[in-house]
Amino acid sequence: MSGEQPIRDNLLTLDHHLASVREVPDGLAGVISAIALAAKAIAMKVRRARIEDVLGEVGKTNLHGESQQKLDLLADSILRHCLERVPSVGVLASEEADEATLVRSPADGGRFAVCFDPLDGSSNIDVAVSVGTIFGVSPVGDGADVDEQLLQPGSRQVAAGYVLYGSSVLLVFTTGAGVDMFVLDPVVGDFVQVGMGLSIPKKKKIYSLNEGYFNDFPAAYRRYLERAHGDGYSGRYIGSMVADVHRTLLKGGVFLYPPTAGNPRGKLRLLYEANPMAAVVEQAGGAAAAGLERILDIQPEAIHQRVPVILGSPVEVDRVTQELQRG
Ligand code: FDP
Repeated sequence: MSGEQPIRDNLLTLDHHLASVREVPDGLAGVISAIALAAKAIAMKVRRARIEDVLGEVGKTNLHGESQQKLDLLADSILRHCLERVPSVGVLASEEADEATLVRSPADGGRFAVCFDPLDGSSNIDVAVSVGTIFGVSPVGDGADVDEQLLQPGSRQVAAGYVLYGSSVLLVFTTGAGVDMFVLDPVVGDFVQVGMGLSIPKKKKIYSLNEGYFNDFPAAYRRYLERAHGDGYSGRYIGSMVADVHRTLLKGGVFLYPPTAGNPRGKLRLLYEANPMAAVVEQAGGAAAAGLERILDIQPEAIHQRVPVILGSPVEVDRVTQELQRG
C-alpha cells in the first residue's frame, strides 16, 4: 500500500472561492486570505503546544483581568504579522491589546478595520479542548481618530467568521451572501470548501450556557431555563464560544451568555466576539440578540465593550426574548 492520500477531484480551495465570489469590496479577499494563512500557523502552534512548551499562563493579565496564555499572545502576533502586510488593512483591534492599532491611514490605502479574538476559549487549551479565532472586517469609518474609524455597528461588517481548532480545523465565514465552510486539508495544505450556504435549523431543543451561574442570572433567564427543563431541552456547553456557536449553527438550539452579578453587561465582547458570530448566524437564517436589541444594531462605545449574547435558531432565540419582554 502506498502512503499517498487520495485527493478529491472536485477540490475547491479558499482561493478559488474568493476569486469566484462576486461583489465583495476590493481588497477584502486579501484580508480573508491573510486570516486563513494565520489560521494555518495558529493551528500548528495549537497542535504542537505541549511539544513546544507554549502551554500555560504568561503570568500577566489582560485589561479584562483575565490571565493571558502564552498561546493567546502567539496567536495575536501571528495574526498581526499576516494582516499588517495586506495593503487594504487600515486598523486592527484585538482582545489582547488595550488600544486599536493604526496600520495605515485611509490616504495610504487602509480601507478595512479588522477586529479579532486571536484565541478564544483559551482557558481550554491546556486540556486540549477546541479553541478558535473570531474575526470581523468593516470598512474604516469616517473620523481622524482610530477609535472613530473602528467603532461602528456590526451591520457594517463586510466579512465575519471564525476558525475552529478542533478535531479538524474549520474556517466558517460570510461576506454577506450566505455562510460557507472550509476545512484545512492537511494533505493539500489548504482550506477546501466543504459546505456552502449553511442554514441553521429553525428550532431545536438545546440550550448552551454556563448553568453554574443560574442564581446570578436575571429572573427572565431563570424562567426561560425552568421552562426549558420542563419542555425536555438538552444542555450542551463546551465553554469555548467558537465550538459552542459552531455546534449551534450546525445542529440548532440557542447559545447564551446572559448578564451575571459578576458581569452585569455579560462577559462576551461586542466587536470581536458577538458581532462576527451574530453576522454568521443571521446569514445562516438565525437570530442574534443582546437582550432585547439586535446585536448588529448596537453602536459600540468602546473597543472592549461587553454585551449579553443570545444567538441561534430563530424560534429558540425568540423563546428567550419572549421571557425578557415579560421583564
Ligand atoms: P475563555 O474565557 O476561555 O477565553 O470569552 C471567552 C470565553 O472563553 C468564551 O470562549 C466562552 O464562551 C466563555 O468565555 C466561557 O466563559 P465561562 O467560563 O464564564 O462560562
